Amino acid sequence: MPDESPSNSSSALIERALTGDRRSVARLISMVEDGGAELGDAMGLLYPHTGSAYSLGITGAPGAGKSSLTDRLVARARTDGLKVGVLAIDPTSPFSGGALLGDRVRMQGHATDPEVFIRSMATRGHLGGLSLAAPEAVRVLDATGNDIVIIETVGVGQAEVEITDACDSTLVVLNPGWGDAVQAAKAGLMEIADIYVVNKADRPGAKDTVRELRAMINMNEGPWKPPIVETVAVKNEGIDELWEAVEKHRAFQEENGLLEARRRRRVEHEIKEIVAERYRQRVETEAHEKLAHLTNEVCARRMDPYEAATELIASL
Ligand SMILES: Nc1nc2c(ncn2[C@@H]2O[C@H](COP(=O)(O)OP(=O)(O)OP(=O)(O)O)[C@@H](O)[C@H]2O)c(=O)[nH]1
Ligand SMILES: [Mg+2]
Repeated sequence: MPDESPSNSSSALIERALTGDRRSVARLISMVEDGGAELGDAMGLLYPHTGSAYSLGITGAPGAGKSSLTDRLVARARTDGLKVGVLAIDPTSPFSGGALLGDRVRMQGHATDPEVFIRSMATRGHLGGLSLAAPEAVRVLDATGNDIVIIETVGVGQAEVEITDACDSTLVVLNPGWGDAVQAAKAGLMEIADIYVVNKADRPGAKDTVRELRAMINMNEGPWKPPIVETVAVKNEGIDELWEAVEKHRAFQEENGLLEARRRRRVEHEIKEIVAERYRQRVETEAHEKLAHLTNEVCARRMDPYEAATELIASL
């Protein structure tokens, strides 16, 4: 489309994506990764078509079995005739890493299913980073007709917590073995877990991990007590129970107005992120000289950093 203006090409692309054209959907996700100037337009055109997908975040230590579980959950969702989108996100790498190649292999069974869209994602140029890119990518998959969107994040850190927290239900995957539950607690996963999955339950120590988790959950006083589901992803064991747990959590949130509240919180957070990002950009572009001057003033101790920031904001 060499002759089209950015907004024209965006709307043509979105029209194709809305009819289910997979290459256009993939192109939109690439746009999200790149975070280019045309993204705002594209998101604006997509937004009216969003709101019907239910998103599931899956997080846990490297190798815990997130992709294997995702693969099984996709198969389970397909038996209900649901259309599924999967995003595998690696927050630690700005480019698609080797782990994602493994993901493709593990999810190969769905490669020819037109109702399943699997895509790995990293942020190449998105200024807001993954905290903005992840919800935008979910929005692409939501608008293009997926009933369920699964987001797998590799690793356990603040970025993963943020991404999975942007979902409707968050699954935290652990493995048997002393200390895994403690690690998860340290990583802040206890606050975001809606459902615990003890995967690789075919290995020794699964019951200990469940006990350990139960003790930690019992200390929490939330309205929802996260269930613990034991699974053996490689043998498709516990997947129905896991799916049931997700459905229960969904129903619980819908019945209590919690889903609406959760989505509202997320939108509020997103707006704040966009504002922060715009301000950062404006400081770089419009206030470049002012910033240099204020920096001099602070270095010369004629001003403190707070005063400088106040003056900079006022000048924007
Ligand atoms: N024994 C056993 N092995 C499993 C189970 N689930 C997954 N695995 C194996 O564990 C390894 C890692 O599985 P993945 O599904 O790639 O794990 P992951 O969490 O997606 O890994 P990363 O994306 O690299 O963080 C693979 O070799 C799987 O075959 C299970 O229930 N039992
Ligand atoms: Mg994986």
